[in-house]
Amino acid sequence: MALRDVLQFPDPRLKKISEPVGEVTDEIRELARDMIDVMYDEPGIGLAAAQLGVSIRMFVIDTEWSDEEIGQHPRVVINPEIADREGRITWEEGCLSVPDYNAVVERDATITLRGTDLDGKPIEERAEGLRAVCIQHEVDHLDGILFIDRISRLKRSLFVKKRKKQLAEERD
Ligand code: K1U
Ligand code: ZN
Repeated sequence: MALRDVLQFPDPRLKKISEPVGEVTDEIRELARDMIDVMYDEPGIGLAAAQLGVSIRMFVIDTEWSDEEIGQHPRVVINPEIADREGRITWEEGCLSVPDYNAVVERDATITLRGTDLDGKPIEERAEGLRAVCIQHEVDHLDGILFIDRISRLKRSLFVKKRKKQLAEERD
């Protein structure tokens, strides 16, 4: 199985705003399958199409799969919208497109996610804790926003400096 590459910061394609999905084509179904494979392989608990360089409003999520008793239950969400936000929560986030870096981000604590699945069936999910954090992180990807855009300017510039050094060392 050939896995697609995850785009890495500072790839400019991560800053693009993704387009809504109209008809679900075979190409989109295949992309969704590839996204699920990449998410488990990385490993991660979510992945947005934008991270594979496809600017459409679709993400996959499975926040509990690393618990062996629960197992894998990937959810594909198309044209996600977040409604009914309540409370605030802080969580230490990572990102498959931002290597070797974690930071605490403040987000909405409880949300309602709306969207559709690959069969066009409506999705409505109330989420809290890590699940709510991950959904907001994935929707941010579709709007060209990374979690490092939600930390202090000082922390972000320290990260950018570290990343530039890392990339220069990789080139040498
Ligand atoms: O979108 C992404 O880059 C995936 C990212 C999602 C995320 C993680 C944590 C907080 C918010 C959003 C990841 O999956 S990073 C890897 C990770 O957190 C993880 C991987 C394996 C098991 C458990 C967690
Ligand atoms: Zn991410």
